[in-house]
Amino acid sequence: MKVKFSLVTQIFTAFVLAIILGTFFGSSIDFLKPFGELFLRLIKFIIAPLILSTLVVGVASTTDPKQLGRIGFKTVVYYFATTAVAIVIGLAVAFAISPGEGVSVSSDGLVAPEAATKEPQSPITTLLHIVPDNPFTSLANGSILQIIFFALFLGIGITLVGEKAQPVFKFFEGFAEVMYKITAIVMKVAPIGILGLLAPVVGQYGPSVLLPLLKVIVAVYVACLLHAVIVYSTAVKTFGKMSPKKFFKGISPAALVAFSTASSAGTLPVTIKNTNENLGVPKKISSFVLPLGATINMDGTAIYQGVAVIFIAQFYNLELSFLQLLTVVLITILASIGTAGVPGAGMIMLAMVLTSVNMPLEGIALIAGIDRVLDMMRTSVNVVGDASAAVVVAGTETETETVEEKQSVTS
Ligand code: DAS
Repeated sequence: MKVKFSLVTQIFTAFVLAIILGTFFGSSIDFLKPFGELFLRLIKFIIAPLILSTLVVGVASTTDPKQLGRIGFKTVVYYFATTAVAIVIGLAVAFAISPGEGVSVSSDGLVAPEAATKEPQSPITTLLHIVPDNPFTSLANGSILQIIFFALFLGIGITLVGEKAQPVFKFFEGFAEVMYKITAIVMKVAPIGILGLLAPVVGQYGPSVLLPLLKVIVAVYVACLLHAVIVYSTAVKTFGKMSPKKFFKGISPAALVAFSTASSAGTLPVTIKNTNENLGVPKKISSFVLPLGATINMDGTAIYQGVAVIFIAQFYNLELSFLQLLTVVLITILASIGTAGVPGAGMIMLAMVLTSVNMPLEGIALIAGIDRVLDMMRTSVNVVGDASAAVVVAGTETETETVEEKQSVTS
């Protein structure tokens, strides 16, 4: 945790230094730009292999009929449904607060020229182009949507083939671990990269250009609280037969650990303990639902990515079509499968979401400095969301078992 914490401190320090240097040296700080370009190229370099490997593993692990069963099926459906609602809430709150509104920063040179000038495709064409005519070309070109399509089918294919495909699954499992390690190495460049990206922006527009970041924090926190209060309260009350007050009180220790560590994986032991002891969820349900949730269920991260995309689009005065917003919803749900439950993982996956709708990756540097503040809240919601799934599944399973028990008694 020390390494992670020091990296977060370095990123925050770089953020503050960028504001100071940009303010005092103005445009003469532009000599730092190559460091920012290097960081962006490194992020682009890992996106395709990271998505492919993590998604293949994520899909193959959650579609295995042996593993899945009734509990697993309910869990996965709940996870995807709540993440979809989360991203919509994130987008709605972002539009309401409009954190990037009123900033006049040019996007010249930031968005790929062909993307900026490309004729808007018809929705049908756009959907058809998600299907790659050659997955290896898609990988070479970094066509995110086509890579995701390829990964989804590979994961499902591995599941359908079963035992014979285990070597393929093991390959991607190892590949994903390698990519997480490479991502950790790339993140070490983040501090100098953020300095190189942010200082010139502050130098050109002045420190006031970053005031919208306060609105980003407000938007993420408001959306997270709305999602937790509305969605989780309704879910645990309706399906979990539990009072929301008991639920939130029972999961609060894990929520606080998640808030301070910004790591779902690191909080998992506490999440399991609270869910079993305070919420009365049977171990056979929590031991499946919670580890799976810490891996593939990230409602808070989805909210953050929705807010970030709207902020970056507004910051650079770029339009987002309805189809692009739908793409953001889809990609964010899929991104949550690939996002690791460790500090800062959501920011890396934000690059995938931005690329899928041709938004400039430079926007990541804008919010990197406040990422820890956002990560604390989004991780807390990720963990509470996992626990709500356990309560909901337990609530419905109890009913099902009762029915089965009655049948066995009467038969
Ligand atoms: N910190 C991640 C987690 O542990 C979430 C994120 O980075 O978005 O859930």
